[in-house]
Amino acid sequence: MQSIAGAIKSKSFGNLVKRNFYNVLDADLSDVGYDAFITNGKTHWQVDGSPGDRLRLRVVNTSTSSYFYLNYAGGPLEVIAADGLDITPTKLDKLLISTAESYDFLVTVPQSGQYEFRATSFDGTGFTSTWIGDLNSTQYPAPDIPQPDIYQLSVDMTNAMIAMKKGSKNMPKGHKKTNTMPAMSNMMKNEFTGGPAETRPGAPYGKLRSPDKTTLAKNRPWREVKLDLTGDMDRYLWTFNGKTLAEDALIAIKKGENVRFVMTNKTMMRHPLHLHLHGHFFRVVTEQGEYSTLKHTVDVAPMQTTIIEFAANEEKDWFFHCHNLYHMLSGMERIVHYEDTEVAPEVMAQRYKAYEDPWYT
Ligand SMILES: [Cu+2]
Repeated sequence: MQSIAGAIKSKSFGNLVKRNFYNVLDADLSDVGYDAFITNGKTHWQVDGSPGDRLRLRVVNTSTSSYFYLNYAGGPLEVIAADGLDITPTKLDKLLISTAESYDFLVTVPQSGQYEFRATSFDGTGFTSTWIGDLNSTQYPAPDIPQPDIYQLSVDMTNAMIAMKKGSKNMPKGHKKTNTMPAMSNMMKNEFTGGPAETRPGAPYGKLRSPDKTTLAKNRPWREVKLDLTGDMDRYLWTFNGKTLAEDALIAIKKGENVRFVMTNKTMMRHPLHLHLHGHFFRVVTEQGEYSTLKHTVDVAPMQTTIIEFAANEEKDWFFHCHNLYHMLSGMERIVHYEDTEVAPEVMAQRYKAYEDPWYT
């Protein structure tokens, strides 16, 4: 929660009044305050190696609910893979990694000294380091990531949320529908909204280019699934289209279809959406067009619409959920279910087990 004194001091008290008038909740950077952040079990982890060696660092965000900015003391990050799949190598000064995502980087062991590869918590509460190079020599720290300006963030996100509320009044309230989609090029132009309502850089998907075309076969029918990401901190209930798994368990798809999820984040925080077991890598539709990158987890920023597409070429049931595990357990999860088969009984049993509602005194 923001302090009133802090809002006055940062000249954003007007925003606080506005938020209350329009019933917009505060912006959230994280759910939980942690005491420390760790890499392979340590706050400071070390990699030895001979000077000049090229190392592949595979960074997997295995946290429960944290996002991190990654950066390196030895220059820009050389990104070579996303979620385990090769991309066209690219250089980025820093990169936001959401929960459950992974990226591979190439780094060179320095001739002298040790360089810091740093992961800074998105909420600015701490970081964890990997030191690369001669362990007993001078340490060269990675550049500090500026602290988030929570008052400016709140102003930006409040305005974006009010604009969204006003704009969505006349929009149809569709849940799921099947239809034939217009040409891909039109979809790309019209539907990728990019820019989250935050002043700090988000996920780098627009810069990630697949080495091969990732477009789906043209002769298959399309199914579009509209998923609004909904929920808030007050009730601590996180949902798709306002419903938990217990209220609406299945997203039905059919083998042989091309499936498109259109996901609009109507909450005041980010959500890392994950299609489980990696049976389906999906393409994240970006300005890279036909070469949009493949992923198994995608960060959807507040007030942003993100489109993913995959070929339905498996069978049975696949778990799709927010990979912030607290959000998942409160209801932001679905079973992506292939039609024409029974839902496995153990899957349905699990569904109710998660929602037992015992009495408390
Ligand atoms: Cu979430």
